[in-house]
Formats: sequence, C-alpha cells, structure tokens
Amino acid sequence: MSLPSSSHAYGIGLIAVIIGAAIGVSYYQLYFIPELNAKPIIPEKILHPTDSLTIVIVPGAENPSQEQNFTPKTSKVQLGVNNMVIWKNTGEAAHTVTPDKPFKDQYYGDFGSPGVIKPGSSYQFVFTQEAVITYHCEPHPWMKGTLTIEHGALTS
Ligand SMILES: [Cu+2]
Repeated sequence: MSLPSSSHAYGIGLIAVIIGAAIGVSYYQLYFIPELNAKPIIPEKILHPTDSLTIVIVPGAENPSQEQNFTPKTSKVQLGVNNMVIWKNTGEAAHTVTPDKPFKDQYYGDFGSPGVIKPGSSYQFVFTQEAVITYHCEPHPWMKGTLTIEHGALTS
C-alpha cells in the first residue's frame, strides 16, 4: 500500500514549506530591513550637486618656503550647491589630500586621496554632511588646507 507513506511525505513537505517561510520572514526582518535603512536618505541635489568647488595645487607647492600650495587654503562648501570638491594638481610634483583626522562621510565614506595625485591629475569628493575638515599633503606636511561644509541657503 502506498497511500499511508505518500500522505506522510505530504506532511513532511508541508512542514518544510512552513519552516522555509519562517526562515524567509525572519531573514527579511533581521537582515534585509536593517540593510535597507542603513544608508541615510539624502536629497538628490546633495548627492549629485550641479556645481563644484575647485582647489588648485599650484606649481612649487612642494617648496616649504612658498606660501601658496592649496589655493585657496580655506574654503566654504554649501551642501546642495557646490559640495563636490575637486583638487587639481597643476604642479610638477605628486601630492596627496589627507585629512588631519580621519573623516568618514555618512554617504560617500572615507575622505582623502587614495594615493598620490600625479601632476595633471585631480581628486574629487562629494560631501553630504556639515563638517569642518583640516587636511594636508602627506609628503609635504607644510601644505595645509581647511574646508567648512555648511547647509546651503536652499537646503537648510
Ligand atoms: Cu605635496
């Protein structure tokens, strides 16, 4: 007789489906929802600003007696306006943009050039939160700059 064994198999199958559904629901609640909420919701114009700020690393910046290196040295950035900052190396030496204290943007992560910025190259970063950041050049620590990131008039 095959009837009892097949109904038994049916019962096991039903239990397996219930366990599977329970695992699925708990995965959704424990892992999927927190992951979804981990990244903050930031206005599009802050994530992808239409304007940028350029800081020029001028020729001779590697010379400690030269006053100009990061130009301008002090900059204000407005969130939702020009919160993309571009460092353009127009000199003959390689430089870095390195924060004095590690800075991690809430959305775009660690700030700082991943290696050196070669002559003719640039490094860019989009800031999404208010901060005051002081930075320097790793091989030439006398090269210093400060960025103040504030809410723009349209986003505050
Ligand atoms: Cu340098």
